[in-house]
Amino acid sequence: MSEIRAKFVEVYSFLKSEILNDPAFEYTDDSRQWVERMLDYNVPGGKLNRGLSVIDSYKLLKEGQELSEEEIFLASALGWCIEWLQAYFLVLDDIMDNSVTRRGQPCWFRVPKVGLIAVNDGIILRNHISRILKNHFKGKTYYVDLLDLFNEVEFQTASGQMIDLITTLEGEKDLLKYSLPLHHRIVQYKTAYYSFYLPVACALLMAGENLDKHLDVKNILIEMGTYFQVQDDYLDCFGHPDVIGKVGTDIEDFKCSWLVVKALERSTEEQKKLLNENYGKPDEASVKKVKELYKVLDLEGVFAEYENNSYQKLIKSIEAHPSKAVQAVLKSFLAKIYKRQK
Ligand code: GPP
Ligand code: MG
Ligand code: MG
Ligand code: MG
Repeated sequence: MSEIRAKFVEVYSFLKSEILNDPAFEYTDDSRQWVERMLDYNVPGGKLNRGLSVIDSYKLLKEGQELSEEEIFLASALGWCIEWLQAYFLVLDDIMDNSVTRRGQPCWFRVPKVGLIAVNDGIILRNHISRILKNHFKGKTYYVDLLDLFNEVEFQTASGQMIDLITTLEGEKDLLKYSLPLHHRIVQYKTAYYSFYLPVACALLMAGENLDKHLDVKNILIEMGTYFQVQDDYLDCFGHPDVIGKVGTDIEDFKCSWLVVKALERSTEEQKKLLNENYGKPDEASVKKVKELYKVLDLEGVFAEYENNSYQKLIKSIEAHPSKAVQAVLKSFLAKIYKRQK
């Protein structure tokens, strides 16, 4: 494990112990144990890309200066706030998407005795973020901006999630409304802000920057986040569950996935009929027919081309940025996700 990663992981234990020492748990030890198990199950088990990106980005913004122990701790704490936010979203998203596994284990709400207590756990996870921020950033000049950033990004994510969900409502399932602009809108809101803009925005605030002056960076990160969610949509069907740690549900759930949008663009009338009859059905046979059509339409090839073009376009936008330090931040982020398999 790299040194930074090891330090980052240590900070998780520290933040967790602070949370577990909250007077809220003084009455029964059961509640403390519940929270500890819930945190260990949902917070640290991912790739940690979002969290580590805060430290990476902050370091690059400091252009080679050695970071103090305090700076490393604070950047890590912000990174963990994003991992906590991600855990909160995923716990709830898996209920809404009726998913089965996540990060190689059953979704939290499927664990015996958890069920819909997972909804309250989601709320608890969200509240932990505010507590971590209060504990460690309250005296900082950028504290208010940090709170505002997390609130804003949470609102954007929930708004994207809402469009993602209401397009799949029973009785209104209509592939005719699925288009690239609708897909773009959904993924920009449900994924790009919190996964890409948020880590870099946290690092910028810590470095004393004004976020209003970095709209160009924000736009590039949103494009990167869009590309990331297209990869997620692709892997939902073509990824291997053992590698991605989850079993795809987009076809069953009638999601406005990048794959179905591309399939619709390339289908004959007959193939569209097949999609209309099978997309969004829970049975295996229907799912299989949709997947076969995706193969016939060579969506793997279409995706490979999309991936190359996105990469080239992003690199071009990044290299047009006047600051070499900002370029380094963006390139480092892009390198982490280019051609990812999980
Ligand atoms: C990813 O969508 C989006 C989220 C995890 C945001 C959820 C937002 C909430 C307000 C709960 P996805 O369903 O494609 O992700 P995955 O494939 O990982 O389930
Ligand atoms: Mg979802
Ligand atoms: Mg999901
Ligand atoms: Mg997905």
